[in-house]
Amino acid sequence: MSVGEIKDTKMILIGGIGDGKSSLGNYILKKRVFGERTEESPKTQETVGFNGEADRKNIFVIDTPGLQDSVEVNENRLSYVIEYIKEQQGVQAIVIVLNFNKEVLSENIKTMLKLICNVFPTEGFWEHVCIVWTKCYNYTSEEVIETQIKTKKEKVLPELKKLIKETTRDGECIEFPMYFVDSLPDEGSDNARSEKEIERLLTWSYHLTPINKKRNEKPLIKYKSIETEEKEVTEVVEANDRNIKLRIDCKIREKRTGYDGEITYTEWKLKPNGSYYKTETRPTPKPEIKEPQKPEVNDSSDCHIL
Ligand SMILES: Nc1nc2c(ncn2[C@@H]2O[C@H](COP(=O)(O)OP(=O)(O)OP(=O)(O)O)[C@@H](O)[C@H]2O)c(=O)[nH]1
Ligand SMILES: [Mg+2]
Repeated sequence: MSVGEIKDTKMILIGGIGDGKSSLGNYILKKRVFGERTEESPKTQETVGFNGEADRKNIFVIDTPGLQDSVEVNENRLSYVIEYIKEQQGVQAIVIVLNFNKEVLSENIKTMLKLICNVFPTEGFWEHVCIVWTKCYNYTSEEVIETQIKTKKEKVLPELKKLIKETTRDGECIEFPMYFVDSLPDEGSDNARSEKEIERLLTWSYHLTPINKKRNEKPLIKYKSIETEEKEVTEVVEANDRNIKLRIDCKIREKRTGYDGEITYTEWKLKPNGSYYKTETRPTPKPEIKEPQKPEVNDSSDCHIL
């Protein structure tokens, strides 16, 4: 399919401050509609969406303010973004924008993803999520990119899979597509690789059905975090004069912390392959050492005071 055939695609860009969301949005739309950052302060202050130009006119990109470390600022920003998203119909793709030269999926992005997942409590939510690595400068060699792709997958995918476990609990075999883009190449330089990546991104999102708000009424995410706790339970299964055979069961349970701060626990369950046996030798009893008998002292009768 050529990009010209791509129609009515709606995507939302989320990510950390200055990681290139607005530049990517402009690059996708072939139109400078989102303000890009020029100095250190965060640039994008509000969530806003635009259609593109020419063959991208049916593409609608929503840009969001960058998430920063301060929790207070983020809480306000997050709630605005979430309100905006709630109003949107037909969002197909959630694009996590990450800087190619960093490699972290910050806690803020994770929180944002969880909140968006709550807005769209749809089975298969995570199939609508992809990553665009920006600032993957067009002069970066193929070898470097290949190595980086491997490293980045190893770092980021387990984190996303953990999020799936904490939220929708969909199958964990979801492939999060990744695209590597230079949204602001030096003028006149060849940026064909990035253009191809954007086409791949658009093709992927085009084939997604909109995330349907109405499929499930109840939000799927109840928990802010789920931690696994472990304990060992030891039981004597056999014993004779010399040995004691023990069975050790490794048990696990989940500690679930809700968004309201409430903590609940699941039942302790045996961990898969979590039992093992151990034989311990009984300590040999020490032979009894008899105290030498002290001569009896009769201090009463035969004592005569002269
Ligand atoms: N060369 C190059 N520069 C980029 C790229 N993406 C972003 N930049 C530069 O990085 C800076 C930040 O880019 P923005 O697109 O404003 O980042 P943002 O994530 O929208 O920033 P906030 O809205 O402040 O969160 C700008 O100076 C951009 O020119 C890229 O792919 N290649
Ligand atoms: Mg911006």
